[in-house]
Amino acid sequence: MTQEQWQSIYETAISWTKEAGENIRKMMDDTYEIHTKVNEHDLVTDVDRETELFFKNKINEKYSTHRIMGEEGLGDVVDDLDGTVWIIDPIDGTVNFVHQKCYFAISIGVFHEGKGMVGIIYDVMADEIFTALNGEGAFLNEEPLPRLENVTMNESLLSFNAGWVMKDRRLEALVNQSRGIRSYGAASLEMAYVACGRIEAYISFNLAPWDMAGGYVLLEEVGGIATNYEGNKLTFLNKDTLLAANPAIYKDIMKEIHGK
Ligand code: 2AM
Ligand code: CA
Ligand code: CA
Ligand code: CA
Repeated sequence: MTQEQWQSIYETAISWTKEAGENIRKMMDDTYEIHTKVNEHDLVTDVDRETELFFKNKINEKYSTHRIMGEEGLGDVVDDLDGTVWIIDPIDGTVNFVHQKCYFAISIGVFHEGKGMVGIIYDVMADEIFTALNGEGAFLNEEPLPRLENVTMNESLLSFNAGWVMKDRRLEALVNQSRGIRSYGAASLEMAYVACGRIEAYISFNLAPWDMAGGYVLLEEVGGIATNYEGNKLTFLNKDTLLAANPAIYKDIMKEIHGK
């Protein structure tokens, strides 16, 4: 595919995402059903499913050869990244959606032959759309995001769920060395915040491809680093851990955790 064709897919994906966000804002005012998935804290609503269906219908109609990997399973069964694959989380941060009515996002990564080409993360209530097209840079509401600047650990804000400290006490050292910890409860937004410099690193121990795909493309465009917690490349085919960081502190974090 040519860069022009990718530009067109990028623009189309942005316009669908904004439309989907508009639909979510409308559906929020109605009563919708809330179901639990694996456990009582793992929620899904009709709005998650409706939103995934919206993308599935749009993509099938316009790009019939593209495949869809979506959290709610309305797309295809995808076990490789051959061809073009849309990796979609219709609502990232469903607990926030239900409880806080803000701080949730639509997250999309479009991959081609395993390479991240388009990344979109839309904070629906703040109306902030983070977008990236491979080779063309990353943007927040169409304003270009600069490449990430040099920082030190002691002037960095880090983000992870407080519960992870119980799972890995080595994180305590990071708490002490950094300027502070934040936690937003939506992985895609936390990756977008690393990409725009609101925080310097985000760590999670249990993420799915759709939580990370959009953010990965954004980070690549601003010089950020995203690997799993062991420092290995993300595959976007399985659940994994994540360390997404400003390159200046990525090494410091790896050293603190793994001693190398
Ligand atoms: P979700 O809201 O789409 O489920 C919350 O800390 C973050 O982790 C959110 O991005 C949330 O996405 C994700 N998350 C929650 N439960 C998860 C699970 N069991 N596996 C992977 N990611 C999960
Ligand atoms: Ca979920
Ligand atoms: Ca998610
Ligand atoms: Ca979700």
